[in-house]
Amino acid sequence: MAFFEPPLEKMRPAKIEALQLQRLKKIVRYVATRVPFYRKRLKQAKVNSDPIGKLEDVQKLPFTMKDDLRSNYPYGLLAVPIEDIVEFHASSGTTGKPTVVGYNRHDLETWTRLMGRCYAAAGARKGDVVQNAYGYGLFTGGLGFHYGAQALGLAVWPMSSGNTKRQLLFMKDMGSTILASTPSYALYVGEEAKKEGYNLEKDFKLRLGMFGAEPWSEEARRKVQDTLGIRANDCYGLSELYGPGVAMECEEQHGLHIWTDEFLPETIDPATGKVLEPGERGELVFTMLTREAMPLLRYRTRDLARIDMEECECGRYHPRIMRVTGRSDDMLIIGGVNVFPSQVEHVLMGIEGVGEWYEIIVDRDILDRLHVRVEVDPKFYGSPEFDPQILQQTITEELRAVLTVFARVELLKPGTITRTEGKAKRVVDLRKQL
Ligand code: DLL
Repeated sequence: MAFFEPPLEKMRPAKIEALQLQRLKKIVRYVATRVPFYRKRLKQAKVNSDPIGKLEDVQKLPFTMKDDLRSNYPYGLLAVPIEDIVEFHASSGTTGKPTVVGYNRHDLETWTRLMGRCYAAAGARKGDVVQNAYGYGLFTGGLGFHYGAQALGLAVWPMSSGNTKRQLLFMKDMGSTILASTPSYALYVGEEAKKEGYNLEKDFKLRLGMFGAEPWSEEARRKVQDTLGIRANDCYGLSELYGPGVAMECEEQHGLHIWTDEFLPETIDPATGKVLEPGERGELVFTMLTREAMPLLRYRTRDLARIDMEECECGRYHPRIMRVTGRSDDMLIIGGVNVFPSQVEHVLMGIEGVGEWYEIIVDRDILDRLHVRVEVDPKFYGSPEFDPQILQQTITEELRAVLTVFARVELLKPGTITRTEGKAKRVVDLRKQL
């Protein structure tokens, strides 16, 4: 059961590429005949007169952006009539209008299979009990992890996010072995378990976490693993590309395998759109190879990562995303210096005595100001070694060394920062409101 679809998961690179090419040719013809938006774009790109001959020809295709989904709101990008749709999801955008995605029966089956592969790759086995604490509803996390668990024949508790006391009660009484949630919620669950007097080792059977939907660092992984006493694996995806399940970490925990028989990946320079060499860090771009209801060509995710092409110990040749470290539109420019929230997390999580919860606030007086509010580790807080001045100074110095800008550091009592049940909101840019 380490593989859900062994022939597809163990496929050699040359075979994957042959399949990708065959599918790419087909999907380009498909969208050109069915989606007016793509018909026009492909015509502009002269793909009719010079069709796809080899895999690199994907670079001739136009990019699709989130804005294209907005301007075709709500149903403009559907390639099938509404009567063929069996499910919709939507994610909230910054402009108020939701981003709508639709699935026909075939798409739902594909998504389910891919999620089945994710569970198997992470080490889920028959007999596991999944506590699914991703939000059920318009968000794709809940149903994606639900379908995948069932595909593998696992029992799933459709908890949805929130009500942490009840989550803990179920986790103990129902003997959940797998927790599916955002990593920040998993940390919160661990924290609350201790507060409520549970003995994490004795009371729970939890052994594996399927965490994603937000960026998290290697240091954060260690904290989740230590707090909950489990193996924590990373899962990546986005609503536009079905939802979770575009890529998943296997038991090696060394990068997330992209299911490349379904998604053709590229990395580009986010500023110029230039395609980068394999292995270079840039923005991830995916072409959906078999989606029927809403296929997207060269979808620009805004997510930044590096793709590793090396073979993995687990027996899968599907290339790996070496962790999504942030988004190109997440980048803060502070006094002209580029600062990524992931750099701040990396520094904080590496310092002893720093808790898991922090907030980055940026505002502007005359100049830009960076303010990092961070909780002290509860274990450290009451201990004799805790010296707030030294801790504050260490954080300030280390942040300055890495970011090259000064950050005003504020230490907070454990429990001060509001916990979230879904994706954590760690950055507040007050300059945007000025
Ligand atoms: O977050 C789908 C999902 C649900 C993935 C559950 C994994 C687990 P959206 O709400 O559309 O969909 O948000 C997608 O979240 O473009 C990334 O910026 C971020 N993201 C998702 N997974 C990861 C991850 C879901 N593992 C956006 N690491 C994406 C870093 C992630 N960022």
